[in-house]
Amino acid sequence: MKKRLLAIFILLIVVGLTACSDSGPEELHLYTWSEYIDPEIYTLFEEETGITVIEDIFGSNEDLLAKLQAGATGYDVIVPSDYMVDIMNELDMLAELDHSRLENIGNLNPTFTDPPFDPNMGHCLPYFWGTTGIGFNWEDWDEAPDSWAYIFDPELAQNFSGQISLLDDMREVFGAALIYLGYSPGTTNEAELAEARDLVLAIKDDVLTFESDTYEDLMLTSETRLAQGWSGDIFVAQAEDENIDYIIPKEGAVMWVDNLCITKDAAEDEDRLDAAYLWLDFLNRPDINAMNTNWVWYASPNEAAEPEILEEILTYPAIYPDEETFERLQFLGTVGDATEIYSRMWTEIKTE
Ligand code: N2P
Repeated sequence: MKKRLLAIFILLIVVGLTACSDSGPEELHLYTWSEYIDPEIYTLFEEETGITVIEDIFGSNEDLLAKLQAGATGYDVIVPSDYMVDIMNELDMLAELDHSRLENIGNLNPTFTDPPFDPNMGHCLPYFWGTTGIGFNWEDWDEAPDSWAYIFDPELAQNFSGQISLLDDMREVFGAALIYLGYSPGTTNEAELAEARDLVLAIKDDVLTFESDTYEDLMLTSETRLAQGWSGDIFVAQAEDENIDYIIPKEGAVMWVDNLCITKDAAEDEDRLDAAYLWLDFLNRPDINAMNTNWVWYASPNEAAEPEILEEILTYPAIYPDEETFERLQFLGTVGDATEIYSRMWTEIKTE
């Protein structure tokens, strides 16, 4: 009798252990920008794969990098922009992508499949792309504010003193100021950067806040009337208040491509890696990609999703800019050692 009990006990342990080792991934940790996915997609993914996506939010590429460099190891998939992919590749922080595990990779538009910051998508897939311009409220304007001067010229900024928000993002704020001054948004020239810093300092008293996650809500409550912001965020606010609109200023603006990348850390664990590949591929299924695009209102690099993307998104010039506008857009680009100058001057802006 005792023997039989022992046998059953051993059997139970063996079955239990096998079940555990075969159970596959249960969670995926995603580190991304705020409101950058239709939350319904988490539910659909879980229904299909049994994997729960746990989302954590960062506000800028620099915050993302700092968090990982400080030793955060739990993140499986991260969403850095173009220049940050370059930096992270240089630092060997991203897993190499095995394209054969990504059935839907062929859905991507060839314009995006060999980016200079990640040749032949060696480490990342493009997620969304967009521009950084000005959000405004038509109640205040007869003609759209088509210049960065409305924010950076101290006399004009006076008109909305205390009602302006800038992104809490070093490269974006310098990028806009540099473009307004006629310089490259990726300059490494200290004198040009000092000029840009002084420009921001001169209007700092008119700025209510440096904010990247909830600035569109501040527009909805009218706490701000002008916002440096990312196209899609402002269009999402527009869905709630039709007076809110977005413009790419005449001096030009920053354009960016955000990317889905698997961390080196996740690649060391088979379960985590499996989950990451499933996630990347799920987001590129045409129906899921279209659903996501119709929620975030950014431009999708997924060509196969287009038939299901809302016509109003596909034909919206501030989302898919025309050729003339396109010529005024610039990537931030990497700045190498000059990052130190940016950081120092950014601290001066924030603390002065
Ligand atoms: C989404 C933010 C877009 C990120 N809320 C811009 N790189």
